[in-house]
Amino acid sequence: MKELVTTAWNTLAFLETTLEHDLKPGITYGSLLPLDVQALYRTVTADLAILLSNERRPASCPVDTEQAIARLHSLTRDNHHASQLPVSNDALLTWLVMTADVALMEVLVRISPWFRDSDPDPDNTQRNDQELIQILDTALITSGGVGKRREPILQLISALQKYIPQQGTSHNPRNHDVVGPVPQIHLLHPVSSWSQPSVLAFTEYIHHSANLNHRPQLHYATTQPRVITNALDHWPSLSHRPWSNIGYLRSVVGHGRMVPVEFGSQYIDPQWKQRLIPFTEFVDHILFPDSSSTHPSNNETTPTPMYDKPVAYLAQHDLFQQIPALQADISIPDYCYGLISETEDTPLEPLIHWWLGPRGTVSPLHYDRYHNLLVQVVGYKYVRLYSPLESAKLYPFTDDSNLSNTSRVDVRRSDVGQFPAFAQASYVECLLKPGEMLYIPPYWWHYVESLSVSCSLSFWF
Ligand SMILES: O=C(O)CCC(=O)C(=O)O
Repeated sequence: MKELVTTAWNTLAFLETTLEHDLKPGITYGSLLPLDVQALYRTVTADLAILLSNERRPASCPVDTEQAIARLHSLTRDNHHASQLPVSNDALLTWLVMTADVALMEVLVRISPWFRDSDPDPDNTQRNDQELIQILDTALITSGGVGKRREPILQLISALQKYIPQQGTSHNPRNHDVVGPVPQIHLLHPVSSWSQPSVLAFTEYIHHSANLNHRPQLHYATTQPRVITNALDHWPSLSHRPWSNIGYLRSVVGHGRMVPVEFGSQYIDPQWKQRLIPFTEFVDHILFPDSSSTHPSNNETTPTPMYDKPVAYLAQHDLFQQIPALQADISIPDYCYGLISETEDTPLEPLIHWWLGPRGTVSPLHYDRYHNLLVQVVGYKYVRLYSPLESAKLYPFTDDSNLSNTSRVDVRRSDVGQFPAFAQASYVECLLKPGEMLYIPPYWWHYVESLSVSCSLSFWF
């Protein structure tokens, strides 16, 4: 309880600085800021100080904190369109700040009675605890932890997780060997491998193969992708803290955490949608549906209709932002730092994404504008790549569809009648194995299919 109390007070102290630091008067944000936001913040923080200190509200106190929070909630909901604004826009920042703050306020209000009850009902608290972590995770994912909010959100989640120890989670017996044997596939045009190149050799390879006289899309058109081997032997996630041991992953993630999951066979499907679900459900129902359909305590088979059909994929997500402890299990490849920043698009630090899913996930043929090291940590993936010089044969979606970097061709089942030139396009391909990484040059088209349970990380630089 002590840690939770201290964390709650620290969170309140943080919220009290918001008006000074983040919500500056004068920013026009629909009708939001000029009206009552400042007053609502003051109301909530003042009342929270009373609630947390376990004091009685003065009889004359007119405050209804829940109502004030509900009003802040509805302001963010009504102004949801701000979330679509360009990143530099003040209104977007304000919206993100408020989204995170309202979640923090709501959680503080809801835990404050625990500090008063000498013996809170454990079942009730357990249920609340899950819900509260869900509120905080949703806010973290939506707001990206804007304006230093990541730390307070993570600290509150951690204090909640410690306060209510994990109970009654279904266990997964398949802690080891979650992947199975190496898939046997015949590669017609294999990508060349490169064993442990030095950073200098790798950087020179990229520089010397570039042709900067062309438009950016073609700078690296003749730079061949490479599979780099033997360069990750020091990663704990591949050895003594193995991510292939799902029990280990679950223990680091801890209970109650939510993750964004894509449902649908691939993102160009009309049925495709994204939802936040608990990480434990993702593991039990999606990564290992067989082992979870039997309830450990009574051997009853429980139907899992929600996850039955569509392939689901925890894709392109910065899970390290939510679970920083996992970052100690990897190290960012030095190869990402060899290049001198080329354009204003080049990120200062590599952009890291997780790709975690069962066998059968598909990322349709598409390109990105970054250099990419796609690292395979668990399981196997088939990757096929086409140079930007082949673009005319790949039938991209039209420019105005937001999918102009994506091909309309289903690589594994291409329709020759509809896409006749596709069969003429030259490509290279590889089977990516644990401990290997694939260098994908900018604007190279890539199609990725998992052949087993799989976890990869991409580093865009
Ligand atoms: O692993 C995948 O499914 C896709 C990876 C990808 O598209 C990328 O790293 O850019």
